Amino acid sequence: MNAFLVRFGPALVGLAVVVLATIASTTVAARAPMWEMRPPHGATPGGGDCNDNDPNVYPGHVEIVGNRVDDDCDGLADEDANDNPSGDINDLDGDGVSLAMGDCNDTAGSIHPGAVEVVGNYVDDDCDGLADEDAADHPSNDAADHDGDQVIIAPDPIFASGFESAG
Ligand SMILES: [Ca+2]
Ligand SMILES: [Ca+2]
Ligand SMILES: [Ca+2]
Ligand SMILES: [Ca+2]
Repeated sequence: MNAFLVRFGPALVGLAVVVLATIASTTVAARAPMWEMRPPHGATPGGGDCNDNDPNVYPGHVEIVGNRVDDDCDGLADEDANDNPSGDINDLDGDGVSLAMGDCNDTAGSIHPGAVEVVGNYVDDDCDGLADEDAADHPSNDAADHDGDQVIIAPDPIFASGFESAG
């Protein structure tokens, strides 16, 4: 017995150290990095205006079926009360995309899925529900309310420096 410990004891201790170190490093690597520990996108009310030129368009507005625009900023125009997409296959603005195909504004030919998002025009050009997001789809941090509907473009006050909440 003693001969066994004398011969293999140091090796067993060394093996245990290696195993413990492996477990420790694996545990650290599995932790979520700090930058992922933030509130989910869109969780904070008060922002996310997808058309800051029109006070009748903002998240929470009633979707008006038949006006061919996205009134409630979910990226769909004229969806029904259960959020079923419109089945309208007409293309009234001539951009090649019908409401049924996902056009979120069938009154403006420059606005349709796949359009380039024009940063600074205060509208959602590419029908993803966000206005003025950058080329990497990062949300705008524009904290001004340009149309007076009390809803800013920045979807999250964390991104909106100088955001003044009315409560
Ligand atoms: Ca909508
Ligand atoms: Ca269209
Ligand atoms: Ca957009
Ligand atoms: Ca606004």
